[in-house]
Amino acid sequence: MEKPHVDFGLKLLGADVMAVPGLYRFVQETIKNQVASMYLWPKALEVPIMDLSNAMKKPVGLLHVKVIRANKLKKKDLMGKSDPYVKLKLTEDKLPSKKTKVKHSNLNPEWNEEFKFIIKDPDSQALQISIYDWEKVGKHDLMGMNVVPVKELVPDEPKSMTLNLLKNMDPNDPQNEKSRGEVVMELTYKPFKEDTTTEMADDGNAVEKAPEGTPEGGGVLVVIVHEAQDLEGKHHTNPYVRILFKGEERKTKYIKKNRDPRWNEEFQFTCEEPPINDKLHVEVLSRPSSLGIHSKETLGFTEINLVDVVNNKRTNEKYHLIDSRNGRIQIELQWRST
Ligand SMILES: [Ca+2]
Repeated sequence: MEKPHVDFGLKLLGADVMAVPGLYRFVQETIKNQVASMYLWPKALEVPIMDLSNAMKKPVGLLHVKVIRANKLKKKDLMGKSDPYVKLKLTEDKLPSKKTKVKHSNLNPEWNEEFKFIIKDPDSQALQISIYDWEKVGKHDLMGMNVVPVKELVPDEPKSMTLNLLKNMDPNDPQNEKSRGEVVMELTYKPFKEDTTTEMADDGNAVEKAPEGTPEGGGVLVVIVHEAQDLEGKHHTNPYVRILFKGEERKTKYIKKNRDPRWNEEFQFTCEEPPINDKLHVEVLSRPSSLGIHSKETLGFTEINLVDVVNNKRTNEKYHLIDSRNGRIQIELQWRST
């Protein structure tokens, strides 16, 4: 059956996702494939857009955060004072939160600890700051919190701020009038500056330099998922690739009924240091067709040591997939250092 041509309208929450490169085509392909497999016009279709649009975003800058001190915190413990620590989390980020050390029995603690966060969308991302009272046993009490949107910071200008600690971010909650103390911080947002100079890799192919502002000694790991061959699912072969690097996950789009799919999709990871001791986990999965009774299947995986790409700047190889009869995947890696 000929795939129908599909035009569509989108109802979306929030951001202008159609500005994301390639998204319009992706949505149209997804809808076409799903509709074609149903042979009838659906009332509503769920297309996993938000997840994808986030995954497709590239790092654009670094947020430097210095947690200096807190003042006038409240006593939470029966014995002693409070044992405060600060938890920092970036919104729309899958990475675990970062924490300062615990200052035992101290209502005016001084930390002077520094943290860095990779920013992908300075217009919508914000830093959440929460102070907790550490407990040896049981739940740590939230002592107060606040939020700083990245867009409130002037690029490259350090901003010192003293933030009142709140119960939550609801301006109408009377609980927020109560004093909980304050936290003193210094924040700097440093956007990467695009630099077009390139470096030569061993094989003579040029590799771009890491954008200015990338952590000193660090760089950007670029992963290009080219194609795979001889994939074989038990019940279905609608392959997509999931890559995992230091807890960060990215996925390609999925390609329907194809044992030799081509993706040519690029992903980037910003690193604070060369990932010489790290591995990239690459897994090929198959997504069942929407009306199918079968579940998701693994078509094979491989683990790539990253020391080679750090030394050679660029590698482009085919890897045999483990847990697959003949499956192979071609992955290009680049290390763009500072
Ligand atoms: Ca405590």
